[in-house]
This record gives sequence, structure tokens and C-alpha cells, in this order.
Amino acid sequence: MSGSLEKIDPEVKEILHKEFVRQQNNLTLIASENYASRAVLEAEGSVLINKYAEGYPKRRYYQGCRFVDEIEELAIRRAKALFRCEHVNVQVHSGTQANMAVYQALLKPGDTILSLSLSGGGHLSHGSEGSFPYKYHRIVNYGLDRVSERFDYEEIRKIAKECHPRLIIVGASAYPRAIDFLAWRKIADEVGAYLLADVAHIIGLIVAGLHPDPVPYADVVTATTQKTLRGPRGGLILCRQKYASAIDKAVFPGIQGGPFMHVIAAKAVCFKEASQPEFKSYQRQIISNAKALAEVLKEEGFRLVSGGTDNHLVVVDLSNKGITGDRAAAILEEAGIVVNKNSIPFDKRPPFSPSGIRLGTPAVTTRGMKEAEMRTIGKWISRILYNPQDRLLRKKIKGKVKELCQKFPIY
Ligand code: DSN
Repeated sequence: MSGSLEKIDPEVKEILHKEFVRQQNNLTLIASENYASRAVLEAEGSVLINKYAEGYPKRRYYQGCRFVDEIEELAIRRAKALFRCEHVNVQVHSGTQANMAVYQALLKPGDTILSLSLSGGGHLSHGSEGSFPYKYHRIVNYGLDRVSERFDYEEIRKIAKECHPRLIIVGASAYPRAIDFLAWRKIADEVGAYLLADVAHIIGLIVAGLHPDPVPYADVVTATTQKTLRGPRGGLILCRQKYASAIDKAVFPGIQGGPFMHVIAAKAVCFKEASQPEFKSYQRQIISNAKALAEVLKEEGFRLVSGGTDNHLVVVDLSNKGITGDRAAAILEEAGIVVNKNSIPFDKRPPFSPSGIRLGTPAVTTRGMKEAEMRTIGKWISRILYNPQDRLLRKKIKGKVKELCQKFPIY
């Protein structure tokens, strides 16, 4: 039982070290990734990992829950103040499970869900083929306007009136524009549907007041804590009081057993960090960095989905560049620039080899990088993508990426 990881399991220790070095020496431009603080890591790697606590504070199925109750109550208190919501569930393990809990709480099998298509930037858990809701519900998708590549509210209203959804989902994994949640509320009211806002990606921007807030308009809001919120990997459900009991029951015992109390402790730390004034300037810099990256890519001749960005991410259309998204992501990684392949609206290619890539700035902004670094990175990306045969160029840029990364340590 006693002994360090190094002593007990040097093999795992070594892999962890290699991953640390990878994170340190590469540029993470994956829009959904970030670096949690040391305080978050410490809370998650704590003795709370040892505790079972099925149930909710003061209503547990186990003894010995006095201190985990304190932790969960603290996390709830902080979350309610931070998100200005009536009720919060901090137990849900992930964003996908948060959405599953909402379906379980509000819908019956066979009910219709109206959600954004995958190629329009929607998330798998909103009902893509193979997902849990796809099996139990009727899924109808809306897309984006072909020209603006933004939500077309008239078209969405028309589809909603035709398909009579029980639930409308607004939220995306790859939508670079601001969302007008009031417009969505109006559509939901017109057709008598619940409105779920899945703001996993943009929750940090919302907390900082830099993106419209869904809480006043949506019946339920789901999110994750590891993306722009810069906390542990985990989910979050915010809702109106009238849904509180249904949501909590849907999480436990509906789809989960024992809550991860160590993760809830780390969420509490993340909520505290997100309530500090520095968090707002961090979020502002994320957006400025994304805009700077968008500008340089446009100057270099790349077409961006919707022409740019209002938030933390950029989707680059490579269909006129003779390179697929998967190949682009692979050669960028060879140069130490880590992105993901991504579908573009109305993509003619399949999701595993789509026409675009998605770039996000939360992680590089956490490292302290600013607009000047974004311009440098954008130019590197451009040179690599215009010269996919040039291995030597990638090797050269990899060296420069490492130099840049060393100026901005992750911890
Ligand atoms: N997988 C996340 C993303 O990259 O957007 C969403 O869950």
C-alpha cells in the first residue's frame, strides 16, 4: 500500500511523464481541451476517491458522508452563485451523460428531439446515429443557412412546426458564432417544446459575460467543466427549480451510481477559480486569440466556416485546398500542432475523413499566449497545409513550436 507511483508502477509513471512532456512541448489547439490548475489536480487526486456516496447531500445510502456532503454542498452553492441558476446537479459524470439525464427526465421513448446536425456542428449526444437518443427517440435535425453558415431561425421555426418536437436542443461542438437564446425560447414556446441549451463549449465565456446567457431562457442547461471552464473532466446540469427533482432522479439512480466525490471537489475548486476577476480577462483573451488566429488564416487564403468567429473556436474549410481534414490534422501533429479533423456544414465527405479542421484557443491562452503568438501559429499552420509533401518543413516548425512552448510552460 505504501510507496510512490514511481516505486510501485514505474511503467505507468513513465507513460504519465511522456504525456506531460507531450502536453508541454506541443500546441494544443483542440477547442474542447484545456489545462486544469494545480489546485484542481490536487483536489481530484485526493482521498475523496475512496468514498462512496450514492444519493444526495444529507440523503445518502452510505454512512461516513459528513465531509463529502460538505464538499458537494459547497460545489452546489458556488455553482448556483456562478451560473445564477435555481438548481444545479454537480454529480453528472460528463456532458454526454448530462444530456442523457435530461432525456431521461423530460422525455418518453419515441418523443421527438430537434437538434443540430453533426455536420452543422452538433454533438453526437444530440442524437447522431449510434447514440443513446437515436435508439430511443425520433431525431429530427436542423442545419445551418447555406450562405451565412449560421442558424436560420425562420427555417428552424418551420421545421419545428412540422415535426412537433418535445425537446429542442440548441448547442454545438463546432459553431463559431454567438447564440441568441431568446430566439430559441420563442421557437420552443411556439411549438410547446422544452428547450435544452448544451453550452459545454462556451460555458466559460458565458460565466464571464462575454456570450449571451441561456439560463434565463432554457428549461435546462447542460455543460462540461473541462473545456473553457478549465476544471476537471465532468458534467453539469443547471435547471429551473420545477425540474430539479426529475433531473436529480434521472442522474441518480437513473443513469449513474456513486458520484465521483473527488471530481466534485475539483469542480468546487474550478467554480471558485471561475468566480475570480482574472477569469474574465482570461476568457476575453481566449476570444481575442481566436479572432487573431481567424484573421491570419483568412489573410493566408483559408475559408473559415461563417467567415470568422465570435467565440473560442474556428472551423477551417479545406475543401478547396486539396487536403482532407484528417490528413491536415495528421501533418500538423507532426509539427507539434494538435488540432482535430472536423466536418464543415453540408460536408460531402464522411465524418472520419471530413473537409475541415477545428482550432480552439482555450488551452494556448491558459499558457499565456496572446495575439502575436496566434499570428505566428497561424502562419505555421498555413505553411504546413500549403506544403503537405514537405516533411523537412514540418521538422523545422516542430523545433520552433517546442521553443515557443518552452516560453509558456503548462505548469
Ligand atoms: N468531444 C468534445 C469536443 O471535442 O467538442 C465534445 O464532447
